[in-house]
Amino acid sequence: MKKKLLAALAAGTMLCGMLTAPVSAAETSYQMGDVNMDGVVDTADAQLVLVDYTQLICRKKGILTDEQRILGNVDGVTEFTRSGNIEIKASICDAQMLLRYYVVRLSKSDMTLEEVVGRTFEAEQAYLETLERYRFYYDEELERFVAEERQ
Ligand SMILES: [Ca+2]
Repeated sequence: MKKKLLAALAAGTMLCGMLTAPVSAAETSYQMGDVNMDGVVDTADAQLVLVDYTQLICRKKGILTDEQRILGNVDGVTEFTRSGNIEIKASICDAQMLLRYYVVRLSKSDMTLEEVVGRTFEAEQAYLETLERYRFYYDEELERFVAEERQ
């Protein structure tokens, strides 16, 4: 199920807007997209955004702090529930962009998050090429999605 979710998100075509500035907490500055604040933007960040988003739309508390939601809001778009009571900063679109960024950087480590979110031609090409070069699966031990180059 998780693999299907990843594939659906990675293959989706949602439109996203612009990135916002990095967030500072105390004296530490975090990179946009680094939701778990471990210094890397990868599938773990996308997973956190998805879990938080799912809980929020189910009217649960969510698992992210406000700061983490700002870091996860890579498209800069804020959504509201139908009632308008729940503001969702980091959503499925953001999770998709984080996954795309992870995929693209497997082949093009110099590609920026801005280029991926902006869906530049180069970023889109790199994304499609990387999908063909790698297979993706959920590693139970690491508790995250990982990539393995195809033989
Ligand atoms: Ca991270």
